[in-house]
Amino acid sequence: MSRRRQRRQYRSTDPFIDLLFNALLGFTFLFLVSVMFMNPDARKGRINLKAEYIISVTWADYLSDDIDLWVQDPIGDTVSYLRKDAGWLHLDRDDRGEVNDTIIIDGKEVVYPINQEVVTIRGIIPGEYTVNLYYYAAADPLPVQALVKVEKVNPTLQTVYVRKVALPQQDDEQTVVRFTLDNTGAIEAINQLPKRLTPYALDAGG
Ligand SMILES: [Ca+2]
Repeated sequence: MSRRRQRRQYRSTDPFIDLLFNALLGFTFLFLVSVMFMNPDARKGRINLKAEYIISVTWADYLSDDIDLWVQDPIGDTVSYLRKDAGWLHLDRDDRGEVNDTIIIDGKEVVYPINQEVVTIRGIIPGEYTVNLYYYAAADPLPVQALVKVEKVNPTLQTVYVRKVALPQQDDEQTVVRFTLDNTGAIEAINQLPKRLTPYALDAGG
């Protein structure tokens, strides 16, 4: 009899405890999900990069063509493969096309076919920045197509300028974009007026 009584007692509280427990489980689950979405580090694809702007040029994978990115800041400091750090500008790598895409690991050739150069602006100097491309070495007589992107890093990564550029022949230099930053780092003005950044002597014959 006592056993039956115990069972009856348990059954009488069962629906209420079940309801409480399920509600608690539900709230806990919702809380965990919201914490996951509130935590910015859990967001997919987040880049923890200490920079204000990223300027990149990419051209087709596996090409042997060598394109160089030249960037000048408002006080006249210029980065390129000749000088990878200038003021608050930094070039991460001189990509020379296929030439430096192959490395040897354990005696085997491993190819990283991506053709890309990246310049970061690590601190804001108000004024005009100039972004140029120079076609350093052409692998074939066809024009090479390049894609230039300017991305603002803070407060969230945002593409502020994109342009496809065709470089017709070796030794061509083109101004892709000139943009002016205000003292908060926001873009005030944009133009594409040509400005030479390379020190190479101009070919007298044109
Ligand atoms: Ca290059």
